[in-house]
Amino acid sequence: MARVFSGIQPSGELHIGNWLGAIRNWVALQDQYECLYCIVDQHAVTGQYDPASLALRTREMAIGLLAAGVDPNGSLLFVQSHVPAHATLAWLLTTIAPLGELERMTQYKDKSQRFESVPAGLLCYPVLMAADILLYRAEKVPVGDDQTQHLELTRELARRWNRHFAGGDAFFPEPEPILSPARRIIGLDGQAKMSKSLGNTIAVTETPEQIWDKLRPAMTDPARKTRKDPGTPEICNIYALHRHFSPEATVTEVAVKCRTAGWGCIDCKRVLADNMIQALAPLRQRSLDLAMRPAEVTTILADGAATARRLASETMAEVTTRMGFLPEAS
Ligand code: AQP
Repeated sequence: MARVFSGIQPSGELHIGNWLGAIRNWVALQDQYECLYCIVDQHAVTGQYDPASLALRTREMAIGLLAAGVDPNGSLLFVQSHVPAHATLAWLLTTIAPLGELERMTQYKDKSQRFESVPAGLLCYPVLMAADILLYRAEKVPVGDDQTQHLELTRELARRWNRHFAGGDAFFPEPEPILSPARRIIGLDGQAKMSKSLGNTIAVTETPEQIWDKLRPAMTDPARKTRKDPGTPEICNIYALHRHFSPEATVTEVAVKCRTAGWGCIDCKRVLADNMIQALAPLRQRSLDLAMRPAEVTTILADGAATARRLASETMAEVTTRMGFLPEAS
Protein backbone atom coordinates (compact mmCIF):
# COMPACT_ATOMS: atom_id res chain seq x y z
CA MET A 1 0.00 0.00 0.00
CA ALA A 2 1.35 3.45 -0.87
CA ARG A 3 1.88 5.74 2.09
CA VAL A 4 -0.02 8.99 2.65
CA PHE A 5 1.10 11.76 5.00
CA SER A 6 -0.68 14.97 5.87
CA GLY A 7 -0.67 17.48 8.71
CA ILE A 8 -2.77 20.18 10.25
CA GLN A 9 -1.75 22.97 12.59
CA PRO A 10 -3.39 23.27 16.00
CA SER A 11 -3.47 27.03 15.46
CA GLY A 12 -7.20 27.24 16.07
CA GLU A 13 -10.36 25.21 15.70
CA LEU A 14 -10.80 22.75 12.86
CA HIS A 15 -12.90 24.75 10.40
CA ILE A 16 -15.03 23.93 7.38
CA GLY A 17 -12.19 25.06 5.05
CA ASN A 18 -9.86 22.46 6.60
CA TRP A 19 -12.62 19.88 6.56
CA LEU A 20 -13.75 20.36 2.97
CA GLY A 21 -10.28 21.11 1.62
CA ALA A 22 -8.35 18.36 3.36
CA ILE A 23 -9.82 16.32 6.18
CA ARG A 24 -12.69 14.72 4.26
CA ASN A 25 -10.05 13.53 1.84
CA TRP A 26 -7.93 12.20 4.72
CA VAL A 27 -10.87 10.10 5.84
CA ALA A 28 -11.69 8.81 2.35
CA LEU A 29 -8.08 7.80 1.66
CA GLN A 30 -7.90 5.50 4.66
CA ASP A 31 -9.42 2.64 2.67
CA GLN A 32 -6.80 2.72 -0.07
CA TYR A 33 -3.56 3.85 1.60
CA GLU A 34 -1.43 3.49 4.68
CA CYS A 35 -2.22 6.88 6.25
CA LEU A 36 -0.18 8.95 8.69
CA TYR A 37 -1.91 12.05 10.03
CA CYS A 38 -0.05 14.53 12.14
CA ILE A 39 -1.02 17.50 14.29
CA VAL A 40 1.83 19.82 13.41
CA ASP A 41 2.28 21.80 16.61
CA GLN A 42 5.83 22.87 15.70
CA HIS A 43 4.40 24.61 12.64
CA ALA A 44 1.84 26.36 14.81
CA VAL A 45 4.55 28.13 16.82
CA THR A 46 5.85 29.91 13.70
CA GLY A 47 2.96 32.37 14.00
CA GLN A 48 1.88 34.50 16.94
CA TYR A 49 0.41 32.01 19.39
CA ASP A 50 -0.50 31.64 23.02
CA PRO A 51 1.70 29.07 24.82
CA ALA A 52 -0.99 28.71 27.50
CA SER A 53 -3.47 27.29 24.97
CA LEU A 54 -1.24 25.28 22.60
CA ALA A 55 -1.61 21.97 24.44
CA LEU A 56 -5.38 22.36 24.72
CA ARG A 57 -5.69 23.27 21.04
CA THR A 58 -3.61 20.23 20.14
CA ARG A 59 -5.96 17.95 22.07
CA GLU A 60 -8.99 19.68 20.57
CA MET A 61 -7.57 19.19 17.09
CA ALA A 62 -7.06 15.48 17.82
CA ILE A 63 -10.69 15.25 18.95
CA GLY A 64 -11.87 17.13 15.85
CA LEU A 65 -9.95 14.81 13.52
CA LEU A 66 -11.20 11.67 15.24
CA ALA A 67 -14.74 13.06 15.15
CA ALA A 68 -14.33 13.78 11.43
CA GLY A 69 -13.54 10.11 10.85
CA VAL A 70 -9.78 9.63 11.18
CA ASP A 71 -9.66 6.01 12.29
CA PRO A 72 -6.83 5.18 14.70
CA ASN A 73 -7.38 1.47 14.07
CA GLY A 74 -6.15 1.79 10.51
CA SER A 75 -4.27 5.09 10.42
CA LEU A 76 -1.68 6.78 12.61
CA LEU A 77 -2.69 9.96 14.40
CA PHE A 78 0.08 11.68 16.32
CA VAL A 79 1.57 14.99 17.42
CA GLN A 80 4.61 16.30 15.55
CA SER A 81 6.60 17.39 18.62
CA HIS A 82 6.29 13.86 20.04
CA VAL A 83 8.54 12.67 17.22
CA PRO A 84 11.80 14.68 17.53
CA ALA A 85 13.09 13.41 14.16
CA HIS A 86 10.81 15.92 12.35
CA ALA A 87 12.94 18.80 13.63
CA THR A 88 16.21 16.92 13.08
CA LEU A 89 15.43 16.14 9.45
CA ALA A 90 14.16 19.70 8.91
CA TRP A 91 17.55 21.02 10.05
CA LEU A 92 19.38 18.70 7.69
CA LEU A 93 17.14 19.79 4.81
CA THR A 94 17.80 23.50 5.50
CA THR A 95 21.37 22.80 4.43
CA ILE A 96 20.20 22.10 0.87
CA ALA A 97 17.13 24.37 0.75
CA PRO A 98 17.48 27.29 -1.68
CA LEU A 99 16.94 30.55 0.23
CA GLY A 100 15.57 32.36 -2.84
CA GLU A 101 12.81 29.79 -3.24
CA LEU A 102 11.86 30.01 0.43
CA GLU A 103 11.56 33.78 0.10
CA ARG A 104 9.32 33.38 -2.93
CA MET A 105 6.73 31.21 -1.14
CA THR A 106 3.33 32.90 -1.29
CA GLN A 107 2.37 31.92 2.25
CA TYR A 108 5.66 33.35 3.57
CA LYS A 109 5.09 36.60 1.70
CA ASP A 110 1.54 36.88 3.10
CA LYS A 111 2.27 35.87 6.67
CA SER A 112 5.57 37.76 7.02
CA GLN A 113 3.61 41.00 6.60
CA ARG A 114 2.01 40.35 9.98
CA PHE A 115 5.41 40.73 11.72
CA GLU A 116 7.61 43.73 12.42
CA SER A 117 10.59 41.42 12.74
CA VAL A 118 10.05 38.27 10.67
CA PRO A 119 11.08 35.05 12.49
CA ALA A 120 13.34 32.69 10.54
CA GLY A 121 10.97 29.87 11.53
CA LEU A 122 8.32 31.35 9.25
CA LEU A 123 10.75 31.27 6.35
CA CYS A 124 11.73 27.68 7.14
CA TYR A 125 8.12 26.50 7.56
CA PRO A 126 8.10 24.73 4.16
CA VAL A 127 11.35 22.93 5.01
CA LEU A 128 9.76 21.55 8.17
CA MET A 129 6.77 20.52 6.08
CA ALA A 130 9.10 18.76 3.65
CA ALA A 131 10.73 16.96 6.59
CA ASP A 132 7.30 15.86 7.89
CA ILE A 133 6.54 14.18 4.57
CA LEU A 134 9.97 12.83 3.67
CA LEU A 135 10.57 11.41 7.14
CA TYR A 136 7.97 8.76 6.33
CA ARG A 137 8.91 8.61 2.64
CA ALA A 138 5.26 9.29 1.87
CA GLU A 139 4.15 9.15 -1.76
CA LYS A 140 0.84 11.03 -1.56
CA VAL A 141 -0.13 14.16 0.33
CA PRO A 142 -3.76 15.29 0.53
CA VAL A 143 -3.75 19.11 0.73
CA GLY A 144 -5.73 22.20 -0.16
CA ASP A 145 -4.63 24.51 -2.96
CA ASP A 146 -2.70 26.73 -0.53
CA GLN A 147 -0.15 23.99 0.13
CA THR A 148 0.69 22.92 -3.43
CA GLN A 149 3.61 25.37 -3.67
CA HIS A 150 5.09 23.96 -0.46
CA LEU A 151 4.66 20.47 -1.80
CA GLU A 152 6.52 21.42 -4.96
CA LEU A 153 9.41 22.54 -2.75
CA THR A 154 9.25 19.20 -0.94
CA ARG A 155 9.67 17.46 -4.29
CA GLU A 156 12.63 19.70 -5.09
CA LEU A 157 14.26 18.95 -1.74
CA ALA A 158 13.73 15.21 -2.28
CA ARG A 159 15.43 15.46 -5.68
CA ARG A 160 18.31 17.52 -4.30
CA TRP A 161 18.89 15.22 -1.34
CA ASN A 162 18.76 12.15 -3.59
CA ARG A 163 21.27 13.78 -5.93
CA HIS A 164 23.67 14.87 -3.14
CA PHE A 165 23.49 11.87 -0.85
CA ALA A 166 21.91 8.90 -2.61
CA GLY A 167 23.82 8.97 -5.88
CA GLY A 168 20.60 9.88 -7.69
CA ASP A 169 18.64 6.90 -6.28
CA ALA A 170 15.07 7.71 -5.35
CA PHE A 171 15.60 7.18 -1.61
CA PHE A 172 13.08 9.91 -0.96
CA PRO A 173 10.07 9.54 -3.27
CA GLU A 174 8.78 12.76 -4.83
CA PRO A 175 5.39 13.09 -3.13
CA GLU A 176 2.32 13.86 -5.22
CA PRO A 177 -0.56 16.08 -4.03
CA ILE A 178 -4.07 14.73 -3.75
CA LEU A 179 -6.38 17.71 -4.14
CA SER A 180 -9.98 17.63 -3.01
CA PRO A 181 -12.74 19.19 -5.16
CA ALA A 182 -12.92 21.96 -2.49
CA ARG A 183 -9.42 23.27 -3.06
CA ARG A 184 -9.89 26.74 -1.63
CA ILE A 185 -12.74 27.67 0.68
CA ILE A 186 -13.13 31.40 1.09
CA GLY A 187 -13.77 32.83 4.56
CA LEU A 188 -16.92 34.55 5.81
CA ASP A 189 -15.40 37.92 4.84
CA GLY A 190 -15.93 36.76 1.24
CA GLN A 191 -12.34 37.65 0.38
CA ALA A 192 -9.47 35.79 2.03
CA LYS A 193 -8.94 32.05 2.28
CA MET A 194 -10.82 30.67 5.27
CA SER A 195 -8.02 30.59 7.82
CA LYS A 196 -7.81 29.87 11.53
CA SER A 197 -5.57 32.85 12.08
CA LEU A 198 -7.88 35.28 10.23
CA GLY A 199 -10.99 34.62 12.32
CA ASN A 200 -13.17 34.24 9.21
CA THR A 201 -14.09 30.63 9.92
CA ILE A 202 -16.91 28.35 10.97
CA ALA A 203 -15.59 25.56 13.18
CA VAL A 204 -16.92 22.08 12.46
CA THR A 205 -18.05 21.77 16.07
CA GLU A 206 -20.05 25.01 16.36
CA THR A 207 -23.58 24.88 17.71
CA PRO A 208 -26.51 25.59 15.36
CA GLU A 209 -26.87 29.03 16.98
CA GLN A 210 -23.17 29.82 16.49
CA ILE A 211 -23.34 28.74 12.84
CA TRP A 212 -26.30 31.01 12.22
CA ASP A 213 -24.72 33.92 14.12
CA LYS A 214 -21.69 33.66 11.84
CA LEU A 215 -23.52 33.10 8.57
CA ARG A 216 -26.09 35.87 9.07
CA PRO A 217 -23.59 38.78 8.68
CA ALA A 218 -21.36 36.93 6.16
CA MET A 219 -20.40 38.76 2.97
CA THR A 220 -22.55 38.17 -0.15
CA ASP A 221 -22.67 39.73 -3.63
CA PRO A 222 -22.21 43.48 -2.88
CA ALA A 223 -24.57 44.31 -5.79
CA ARG A 224 -27.49 43.05 -3.67
CA LYS A 225 -27.87 46.20 -1.61
CA THR A 226 -31.61 45.68 -1.08
CA ARG A 227 -33.87 42.64 -1.06
CA LYS A 228 -35.07 43.49 -4.59
CA ASP A 229 -31.62 43.73 -6.24
CA PRO A 230 -30.77 40.66 -8.32
CA GLY A 231 -27.34 39.08 -7.76
CA THR A 232 -24.70 36.99 -9.44
CA PRO A 233 -24.34 33.70 -7.59
CA GLU A 234 -20.93 32.93 -9.08
CA ILE A 235 -19.35 35.82 -7.17
CA CYS A 236 -21.13 35.09 -3.89
CA ASN A 237 -19.34 33.01 -1.26
CA ILE A 238 -22.66 31.86 0.21
CA TYR A 239 -23.46 30.26 -3.14
CA ALA A 240 -20.00 28.65 -3.14
CA LEU A 241 -20.73 27.16 0.28
CA HIS A 242 -24.13 25.90 -0.91
CA ARG A 243 -22.27 23.87 -3.50
CA HIS A 244 -20.52 22.00 -0.69
CA PHE A 245 -23.38 21.65 1.75
CA SER A 246 -26.66 21.64 -0.22
CA PRO A 247 -28.17 19.06 -2.55
CA GLU A 248 -27.86 19.70 -6.30
CA ALA A 249 -31.52 20.76 -6.65
CA THR A 250 -31.09 23.37 -3.91
CA VAL A 251 -27.92 24.71 -5.52
CA THR A 252 -29.84 25.20 -8.78
CA GLU A 253 -32.71 26.86 -6.94
CA VAL A 254 -30.32 29.19 -5.07
CA ALA A 255 -28.80 30.35 -8.37
CA VAL A 256 -32.22 31.09 -9.89
CA LYS A 257 -33.57 32.81 -6.77
CA CYS A 258 -30.42 34.95 -6.52
CA ARG A 259 -30.47 36.04 -10.18
CA THR A 260 -34.19 36.89 -10.04
CA ALA A 261 -34.15 38.35 -6.52
CA GLY A 262 -36.69 35.67 -5.61
CA TRP A 263 -34.89 35.22 -2.31
CA GLY A 264 -33.10 37.80 -0.24
CA CYS A 265 -29.57 36.96 0.95
CA ILE A 266 -30.91 36.18 4.40
CA ASP A 267 -33.30 33.55 2.95
CA CYS A 268 -30.43 32.02 1.06
CA LYS A 269 -28.26 31.95 4.20
CA ARG A 270 -31.04 30.32 6.23
CA VAL A 271 -31.21 27.41 3.79
CA LEU A 272 -27.43 27.10 3.85
CA ALA A 273 -27.37 27.22 7.66
CA ASP A 274 -29.91 24.39 7.88
CA ASN A 275 -27.91 22.19 5.50
CA MET A 276 -24.60 23.01 7.16
CA ILE A 277 -25.98 22.32 10.63
CA GLN A 278 -27.27 18.97 9.40
CA ALA A 279 -23.93 18.03 7.78
CA LEU A 280 -21.88 18.99 10.82
CA ALA A 281 -24.21 17.56 13.49
CA PRO A 282 -22.59 14.08 13.57
CA LEU A 283 -19.10 15.60 13.91
CA ARG A 284 -20.25 17.82 16.72
CA GLN A 285 -21.86 14.92 18.55
CA ARG A 286 -18.77 12.69 18.18
CA SER A 287 -16.55 15.55 19.42
CA LEU A 288 -18.69 15.98 22.50
CA ASP A 289 -18.57 12.23 23.14
CA LEU A 290 -14.78 12.06 22.73
CA ALA A 291 -14.23 15.08 24.97
CA MET A 292 -15.83 13.00 27.74
CA ARG A 293 -13.18 10.27 27.22
CA PRO A 294 -9.84 12.14 27.47
CA ALA A 295 -7.81 9.04 28.39
CA GLU A 296 -8.82 7.39 25.11
CA VAL A 297 -7.52 10.37 23.13
CA THR A 298 -4.26 10.36 25.13
CA THR A 299 -3.75 6.67 24.36
CA ILE A 300 -4.47 7.11 20.64
CA LEU A 301 -1.88 9.90 20.41
CA ALA A 302 0.70 7.98 22.46
CA ASP A 303 0.30 4.84 20.33
CA GLY A 304 0.46 6.89 17.14
CA ALA A 305 3.65 8.66 18.25
CA ALA A 306 5.33 5.39 19.27
CA THR A 307 4.76 3.88 15.83
CA ALA A 308 5.72 7.12 14.09
CA ARG A 309 8.99 7.30 16.07
CA ARG A 310 9.82 3.76 14.96
CA LEU A 311 9.15 4.53 11.29
CA ALA A 312 11.06 7.82 11.57
CA SER A 313 14.09 6.15 13.14
CA GLU A 314 14.35 3.78 10.16
CA THR A 315 14.54 6.75 7.77
CA MET A 316 16.91 8.71 10.00
CA ALA A 317 19.32 5.78 10.27
CA GLU A 318 19.65 5.83 6.46
CA VAL A 319 19.78 9.60 6.26
CA THR A 320 22.51 10.05 8.85
CA THR A 321 24.57 7.21 7.38
CA ARG A 322 24.31 8.57 3.85
CA MET A 323 25.12 12.09 5.07
CA GLY A 324 28.24 10.76 6.75
CA PHE A 325 27.54 11.30 10.45
CA LEU A 326 29.51 9.28 13.01
CA PRO A 327 27.16 6.62 14.41
CA GLU A 328 26.63 6.59 18.16
CA ALA A 329 28.44 3.66 19.79
CA SER A 330 25.94 1.01 20.82
N1 AQP B 1 -9.64 27.70 3.22
C1 AQP B 1 -9.20 26.49 2.89
N2 AQP B 1 -9.70 25.85 1.81
C2 AQP B 1 -9.27 24.60 1.47
N3 AQP B 1 -8.33 23.93 2.18
C3 AQP B 1 -7.80 24.54 3.27
N4 AQP B 1 -6.89 24.15 4.17
C4 AQP B 1 -6.72 25.14 5.07
N5 AQP B 1 -7.51 26.17 4.80
C5 AQP B 1 -8.22 25.84 3.69
C6 AQP B 1 -6.20 22.86 4.15
O1 AQP B 1 -6.32 22.33 5.46
C7 AQP B 1 -5.15 21.59 5.75
C8 AQP B 1 -4.64 21.97 7.10
O2 AQP B 1 -4.22 23.30 7.07
P1 AQP B 1 -3.23 23.88 8.16
O3 AQP B 1 -3.96 24.17 9.38
O4 AQP B 1 -2.09 23.02 8.38
O5 AQP B 1 -2.63 25.13 7.48
P2 AQP B 1 -3.30 26.31 6.79
O6 AQP B 1 -3.55 26.00 5.36
O7 AQP B 1 -2.40 27.46 7.00
O8 AQP B 1 -4.69 26.46 7.57
P3 AQP B 1 -5.27 27.73 8.18
O9 AQP B 1 -6.62 27.45 8.69
O10 AQP B 1 -5.16 28.82 7.17
O11 AQP B 1 -4.35 27.98 9.43
P4 AQP B 1 -3.47 29.23 9.84
O12 AQP B 1 -4.38 30.41 9.80
O13 AQP B 1 -2.97 28.92 11.20
O14 AQP B 1 -2.38 29.35 8.82
C9 AQP B 1 -4.14 21.86 4.64
O15 AQP B 1 -4.08 20.75 3.79
C10 AQP B 1 -4.71 23.04 3.93
O16 AQP B 1 -4.39 23.00 2.55
